[in-house]
Amino acid sequence: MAIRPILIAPDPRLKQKSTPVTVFDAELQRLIDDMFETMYDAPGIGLAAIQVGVPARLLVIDLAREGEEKAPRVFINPEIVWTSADDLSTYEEGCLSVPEQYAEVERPARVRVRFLDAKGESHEEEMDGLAATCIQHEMDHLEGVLFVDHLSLARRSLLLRKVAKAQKLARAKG
Ligand code: K1U
Ligand code: ZN
Repeated sequence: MAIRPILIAPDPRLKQKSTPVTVFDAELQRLIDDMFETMYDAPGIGLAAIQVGVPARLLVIDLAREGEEKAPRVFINPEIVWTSADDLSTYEEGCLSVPEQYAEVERPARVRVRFLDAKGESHEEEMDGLAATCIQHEMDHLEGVLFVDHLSLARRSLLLRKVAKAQKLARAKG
């Protein structure tokens, strides 16, 4: 297993639409394993494949709290088949590709997701709370959308400028 570098905005690869996974082989399992290792190391509660530079419709999530047993979940080619529509929930989101920036985003409070597991078997699951927020955030990545794209232009520009400044400072420090 390996920790892969996480792409940071405004890397143009984060804006691309990912393509469906069609082959369920050892290479896919290695990518999944690396994504978990990268997410746990960051640390984060979710990660989409494009964040490590792979434009495949694949994401991982682990919502276990500190001290709880790990609860790794893999979602391949996920589709939202139902949302709670006007029943919305607001959460202060962060993103490993927009480091150290947080903002409130409003999304449907509950969603039903159809997805494949690592063996290619199909499942459907209704999610609420942080799970619903997190899967919608990660599925946005598959469409090239970042949480800052849900904000006003002024707020988005401010957060992205802060990221650019921090990255410049980090590079200068070596
Ligand atoms: O970059 C990502 O997509 C991961 C992101 C997921 C997410 C966070 C909050 C709301 C929706 C989606 C993160 O994991 S940011 C880091 C974070 O939230 C966290 C890190 C350590 C412990 C608890 C939370
Ligand atoms: Zn993210």
